[in-house]
Amino acid sequence: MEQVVLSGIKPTGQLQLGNYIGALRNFAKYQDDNQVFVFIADLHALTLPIDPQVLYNNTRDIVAFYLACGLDPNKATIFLQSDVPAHSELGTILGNYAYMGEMNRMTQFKEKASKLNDKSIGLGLYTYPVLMAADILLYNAKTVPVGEDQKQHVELCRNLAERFNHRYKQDVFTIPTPVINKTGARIMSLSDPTKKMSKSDPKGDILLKDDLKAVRKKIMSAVTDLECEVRYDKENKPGISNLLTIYSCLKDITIEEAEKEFIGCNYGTFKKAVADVVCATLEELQAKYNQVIESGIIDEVLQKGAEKASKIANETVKRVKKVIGLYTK
Ligand code: AQP
Repeated sequence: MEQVVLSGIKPTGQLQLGNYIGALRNFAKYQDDNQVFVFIADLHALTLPIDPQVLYNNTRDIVAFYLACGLDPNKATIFLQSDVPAHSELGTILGNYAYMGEMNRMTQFKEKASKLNDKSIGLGLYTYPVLMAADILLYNAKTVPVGEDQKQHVELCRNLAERFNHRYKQDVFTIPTPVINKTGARIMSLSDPTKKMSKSDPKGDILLKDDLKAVRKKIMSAVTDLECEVRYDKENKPGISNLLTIYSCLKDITIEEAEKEFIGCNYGTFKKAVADVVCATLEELQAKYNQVIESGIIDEVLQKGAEKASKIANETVKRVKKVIGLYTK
């Protein structure tokens, strides 16, 4: 049955391998049988200070990578969050239904805020999950494919939608479900495998645009352990487990199958195999990315996407306004 599938990425930095494995590469598979909305969450990128030119370049890059990963603008709606003002409007309305207590529990906020001076934590960083709820609810999305770190935000969105529907005694919002892949939902940093690979903190990241020689070097020097056994054990062997996850995801095999391939191998041989598959993936992706950039279709894709997205988003806002008693014709 056709469902509405929605996902987005915020242009806070250069896309990294975790974004690709946990999110990007999964989007295109939905587009043949579902109504797919994929957006660039550029308003979310403002939650931490960012240079305007960097934000602009990151945004265009993400669109190019969406297309490079096989998203077809004739099937999926690809758009910028800031091109559809309904996101901000519904975000403002929903803020009145979110409780401080639940906002205070958001782990991503706590993590990000802990790195800042108390006086420089922006309100936008705190309220970001409410805007994210608006992003999802505007399109009546049922399925929201995300990495593990976004699960809590989608759960907050569910709570807000249920609270709202309950308050007004009607099914105004569709209740979304986060869809998280079993493996690859949390790719870790290569230099500190206890930390998530993250585009706004790119130490130990493999960037999708990285030079392939640099990628190989990063993988060959990835932090591992003092044993010499390629075995999945997240607690005691986080580095090797992370590399096994990357390898199995990109090869489309299970972790157990990957482990079997490397029985009796030393870490050097294993890392070389991981580097080979990562480089082959990135080489293909980068070639497609370059084709997209050269084709000059980005603006056209975004314009068409914004028009399609606005139609549906505006209908939702109108419905919400009516329900809550805001005067609308
Ligand atoms: N390391 C990761 N492993 C698996 N999935 C990941 N995602 C992000 N990092 C990993 C998934 O990528 C999508 C994009 O999410 P986002 O841009 O909204 O922000 P994020 O989750 O906060 O990703 P980053 O890279 O860590 O961004 P910054 O550094 O700006 O916070 C999501 O589906 C996410 O789960």
